[in-house]
Amino acid sequence: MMTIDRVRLHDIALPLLFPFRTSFGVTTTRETMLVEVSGDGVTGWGELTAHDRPNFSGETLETARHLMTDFLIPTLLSGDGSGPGRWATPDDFLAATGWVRGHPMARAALEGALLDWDATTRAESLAHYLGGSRARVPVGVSLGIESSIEALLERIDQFHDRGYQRIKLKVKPGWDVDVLEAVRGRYPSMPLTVDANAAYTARDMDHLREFDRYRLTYLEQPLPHDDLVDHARLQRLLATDICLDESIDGPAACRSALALGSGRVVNIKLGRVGGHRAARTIHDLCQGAGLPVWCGGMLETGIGRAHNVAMASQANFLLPGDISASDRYWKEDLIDPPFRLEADGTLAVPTGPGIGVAVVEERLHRARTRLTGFPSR
Ligand code: OSB
Ligand code: MG
Repeated sequence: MMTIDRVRLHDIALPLLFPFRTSFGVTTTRETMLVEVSGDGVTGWGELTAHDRPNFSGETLETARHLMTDFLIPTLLSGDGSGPGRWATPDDFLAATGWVRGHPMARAALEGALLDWDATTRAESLAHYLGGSRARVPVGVSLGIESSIEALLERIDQFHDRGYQRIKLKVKPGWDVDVLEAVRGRYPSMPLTVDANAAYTARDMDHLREFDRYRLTYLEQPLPHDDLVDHARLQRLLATDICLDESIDGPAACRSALALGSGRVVNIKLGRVGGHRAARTIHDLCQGAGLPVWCGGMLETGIGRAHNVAMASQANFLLPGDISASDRYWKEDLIDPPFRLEADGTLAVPTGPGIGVAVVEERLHRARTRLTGFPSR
């Protein structure tokens, strides 16, 4: 039995240690929303991965607030008919709101909080609750576009020396082959990947073939988010594996991509696919097809990061995730203990109940720009 009698939305703004630039924009301060659910003396936490602008996907902080405020939270707090806020299981609530089209990030943030609540209630770690088996997850680092190749090389040196298992670079037209030439010159054998965030088009296929020279583990999302057919054409032309990110907005897109041959690797992001349940379905589809998956990142605070680490403890997360340590992003994370990079280039999967990390109230308070409680009285 699940009883949730209060939901709180914490809007936060947390400055990054250094700006993160992609082909679609730059983030200096991460603005997002944390979702806190409580009932029966237990609290669960989730994190929204949407941005302030609809540049990565169509969702924003405000569309998520709308979905939460006007649809998801009222249904959650009204319950299944057996009493206010009462549901047999979190999955019954998810099924009851299954009619909602789209808005995977809004749904994932609330689902995450409910699964943390449920795992905590059962005194079980979220990783174990999800069926994860690993005690440590391999991690890499995603580095943004810099003002010069020299500045990027310095950045790479810094994170290579910390022991990350692979480095991912953001690319876009005009910031690609020359960059790769320089990076491969300095680090001939380091595991390296690139992410275009959909910055190229089908007309760039000849240019993208030049990437084959740099022995990349994969090329992430070169083409538009809704173009699985051209990704399949491109994959046939490339030696390098294509990894899909933006294109996989749920299990159905994953099935289409597998059927078309649109890539050979899948980045699973909790928000983008609509939460832990959808992530598991995609994990299993890829495993069945013999494709490795890895856990993507959206510049999460420690709360979203704890969800990612728990997810990535599942068996087919075979490649290092974009789940870097807290000190890659923040002067001070919102959680205690922070995520630390282990000597073997992994993060330890928390073993305590639920997400296994505690929100530090005073830091949350400092980062918070708005607090909305439900019920509002
Ligand atoms: O495409 O993987 C991406 C961050 C924001 C939006 C999209 C992406 C990213 C990253 C950062 O690459 C990964 C991280 O959280 O470290
Ligand atoms: Mg990506």
